[in-house]
Amino acid sequence: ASKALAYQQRATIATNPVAKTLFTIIHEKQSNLCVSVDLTSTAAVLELVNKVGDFICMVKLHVDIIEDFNMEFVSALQALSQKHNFLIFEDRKFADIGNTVKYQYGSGVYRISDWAHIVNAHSVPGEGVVKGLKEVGIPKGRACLMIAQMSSAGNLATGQYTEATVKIADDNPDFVIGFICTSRVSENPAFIHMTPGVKLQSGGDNLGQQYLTPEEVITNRRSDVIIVGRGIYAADDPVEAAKIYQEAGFNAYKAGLEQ
Ligand code: 5FU
Repeated sequence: ASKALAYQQRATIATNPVAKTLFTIIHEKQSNLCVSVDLTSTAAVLELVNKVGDFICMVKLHVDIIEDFNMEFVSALQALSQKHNFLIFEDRKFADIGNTVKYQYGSGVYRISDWAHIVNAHSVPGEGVVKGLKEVGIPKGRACLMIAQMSSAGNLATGQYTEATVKIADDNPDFVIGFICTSRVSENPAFIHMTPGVKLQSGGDNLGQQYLTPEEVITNRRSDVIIVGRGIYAADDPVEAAKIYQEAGFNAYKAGLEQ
């Protein structure tokens, strides 16, 4: 089945340039680890990213929690992305009508489309959210993930909602490269599945987050990329933690290939 297809092969069937690059990076760096750098100062973000850059395929940000955001930060982050060969994902979760998300993506203080290789969107507004984002993102060679499922307790992204989200992705393969999800939602190997809520020890936090282990996510739930936040940036030794998650994620992927 699709699980047996290596990341390297999936690069050749990708329908968007960012997806092609991502599959290639994962293969070359032997890392299906995305670090979620949920830190609130530009200095702290850049310091962590520079330390763990060699062990990851992607950095995920919430740029609107950074207190001293500025365009020099963006340039420094882009330089790190070149130096360490990783992609930049802004976890903006667009969720408005097409005409509004167009401006939220391309304009304002953050100008997200200028620097984020990947963004994501909720499907709750319908396909228009993707149509709006596309107008800005396609000319810049960008890509989008649809939020098909969430990791938090009691979330409503289940069942028919998830299925309708996959349909939006199927209908927009030039821009949508896959999903945020807690398990595989599509058998199309061109789509990448990325899963947040990952920690070496399952459990949760006191605000509804629910954690699964890298093995559970990659092996049993057949996702492609693990997204790890506090498991890395809040660890005593973030570099050591990043290495451990990289190895756990990639070993689980390799074991899946041999099945
Ligand atoms: F879409 C989602 C989701 O369903 N769950 C999440 O946890 C996104 N996230 C993000 O992943 C969340 O906003 C954090 O940035 C990150 C998880 O961080 P943690 O520290 O590993 O719990």
